[in-house]
Amino acid sequence: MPIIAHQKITPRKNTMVKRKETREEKRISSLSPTLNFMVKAVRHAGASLVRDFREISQLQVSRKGPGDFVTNADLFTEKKLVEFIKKTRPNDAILSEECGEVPAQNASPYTWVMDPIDGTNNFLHAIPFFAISLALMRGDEVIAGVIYNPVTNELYYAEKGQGAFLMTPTGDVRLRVSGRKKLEESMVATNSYALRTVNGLTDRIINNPFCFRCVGSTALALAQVAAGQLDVFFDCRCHIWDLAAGYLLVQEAGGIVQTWNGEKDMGSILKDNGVLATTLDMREKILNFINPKEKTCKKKKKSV
Ligand code: 2AM
Ligand code: CA
Repeated sequence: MPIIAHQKITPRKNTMVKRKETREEKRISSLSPTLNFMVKAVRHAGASLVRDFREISQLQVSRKGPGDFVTNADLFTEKKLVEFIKKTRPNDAILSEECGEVPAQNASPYTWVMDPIDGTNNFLHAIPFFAISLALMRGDEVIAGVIYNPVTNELYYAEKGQGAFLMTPTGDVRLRVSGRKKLEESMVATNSYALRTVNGLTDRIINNPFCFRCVGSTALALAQVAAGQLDVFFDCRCHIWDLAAGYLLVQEAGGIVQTWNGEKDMGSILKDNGVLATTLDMREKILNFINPKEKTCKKKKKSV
């Protein structure tokens, strides 16, 4: 409609009131751009996992059975993560437990390593000890990692050289590995794979002097080592998507991650030489206890 010269135009009031940022959103936007992006990615992907977990808890899973239901939840979470990453970082490679490898384009040196549900069996049994694990690698080096349990809302994050943190409703807490020095006072965890690979280890654990747990999620166990809740986590046959984010978290919290023979690079850890995440004080004590000379570690099927 033409505007008549003398017509007074009063600007319309802007009815779109900008929503105030929540305290949590403010904190996320104060992170580095990389971590900010990663936290948003896992939160985005985790929303549907919470709904799926509730259905499993209430036994409302489809007639096809919980196995299929979990596979679908795994795939759907992965799809959301991949889509989220591809939208902003289309050139980077992706390495995931479910979809395998999406190669880099235009010589990007970055790889996103993800496990959409680490702790699948816990998820399947409605035990809220599972997590999305997301790591960013530049070449062979893990430069950032996030581990997120969407049910408990625990979110652990680390960036190379910047420390490891747990996001909590009242602020972020810097993580430090445990200060305990005595094996008999410590909390030691594994998954069942290690127990199957060292002769006599199960017997020694039954008669052990420390608290022992089989946990079912490598990623969360590593986060708990970083947080000083677990003093030791050891296992065999880790895959890169189980390990990458937690590997950085433990190191940034002052701990060590190595093979049972002492090699600290991730390549060696992934080559079936066992993984050990602990503190400097506890390292020799637990290695003497495990006695890896008795190890009969079998090659894992997936070779990544
Ligand atoms: P997942 O839940 O993603 O399968 C305990 O089972 C831990 O070991 C979990 O972190 C689990 O990852 C991982 N895991 C499952 N199958 C495995 C296998 N064949 N070899 C090594 N780790 C495995
Ligand atoms: Ca896994």
